Amino acid sequence: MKITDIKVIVCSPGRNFTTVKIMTDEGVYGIGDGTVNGRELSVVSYIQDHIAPTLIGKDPLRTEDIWQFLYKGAYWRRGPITMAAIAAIDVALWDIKAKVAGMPLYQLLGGKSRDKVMVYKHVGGIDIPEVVDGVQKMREQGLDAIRAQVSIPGLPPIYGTGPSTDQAAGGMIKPVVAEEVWATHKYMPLVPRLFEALRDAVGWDVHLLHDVHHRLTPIEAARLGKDLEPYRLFWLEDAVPAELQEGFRIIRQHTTQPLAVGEIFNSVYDTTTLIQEQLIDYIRVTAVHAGGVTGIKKIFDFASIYHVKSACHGPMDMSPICMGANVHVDTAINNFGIQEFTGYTKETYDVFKCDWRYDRGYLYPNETPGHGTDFDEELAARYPYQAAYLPVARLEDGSMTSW
Ligand code: EZ4
Ligand code: CO
Repeated sequence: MKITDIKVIVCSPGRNFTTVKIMTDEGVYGIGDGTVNGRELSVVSYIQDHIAPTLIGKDPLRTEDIWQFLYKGAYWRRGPITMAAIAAIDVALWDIKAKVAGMPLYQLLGGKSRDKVMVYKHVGGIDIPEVVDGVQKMREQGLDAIRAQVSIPGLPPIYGTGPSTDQAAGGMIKPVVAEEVWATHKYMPLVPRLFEALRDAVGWDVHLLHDVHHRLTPIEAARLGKDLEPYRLFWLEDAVPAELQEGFRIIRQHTTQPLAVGEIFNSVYDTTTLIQEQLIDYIRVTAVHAGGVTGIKKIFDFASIYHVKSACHGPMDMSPICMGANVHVDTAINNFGIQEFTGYTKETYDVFKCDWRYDRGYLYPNETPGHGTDFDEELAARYPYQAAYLPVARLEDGSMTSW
């Protein structure tokens, strides 16, 4: 079996997605996701100009060797663009392999370790009563795990804290770089009040999560973790920027609040201190940003040795292809924790046909061969790329800050 062609298509059915399609001499094809939000076209060039010419004629079933060929062979290792390009190829190759085997992808990863994949969805609001209301509604829709964010009084609503966070990844992305304002001292006392109100309203049966979005320092995160302990969150996400893995030592010394991080990580080397020192509880890498099925399997297997569970990143800027691949990994591995899932717009579901399915708080893999997402190229052509960027964050004095 041989790879005969590799196409890269960017479409924008509500938001931009970078998609790879790999054709073979036997007519079987595979689909992969290479979307890096706000940097979509750089992945196109990486694959089209630099990867595709080197893979034509290769055996598509050699997923591990091709992964190593692209990772070791490029000399320039790691980084989000490289690893998203490798991921797109890798996921498309696993799709081909599973189709050739006539099996759903999870069978090739060890078979089912569970019957269903627990997801969490997002609720945001302008004030605490609005968030409480949103969480109650989501409970009624069957969710057993819910992420709650609230706007900060005195600051305009910002990404991830404002209303309708479900749409945030699409709705708030602008063709210009939006400038947002952040003030830690206004945020810190508010979050425990939010979760106190939530526990009063929805009780203790539901998993509640919160995303700090890399906005604190380690000692601030330690304080927040302590303040949130009475409300027993499922996790505190991205408490600090994590290039400095040692920062988590400080948080860990001070709080029993479970910690999650990793949505912008792209290799196991981003995690070694965090995982080996058991400084985190959930590792949030996702197929598209951490080298595909091959990449995240390596990371989750490493994590399993240190009591760290998986929690694939999954807002709507990962295409349904990445989500489907995640669901198969989630189903197969033993140390699954949770899967983030915001869902997609109707336009996105029209372009990306999904055999895997969502039902009342849980995801289920397809039983059809492959990873279960197909791509309608003709329809995609009707939604051309649209320049769009994530916002940036500044402190009230105008200086740039992490987010
Ligand atoms: O901001 O994927 O947990 N989810 C998140 C996401 C990220 C986006 C950035 O592109 O924090 O919404
Ligand atoms: Co996040």
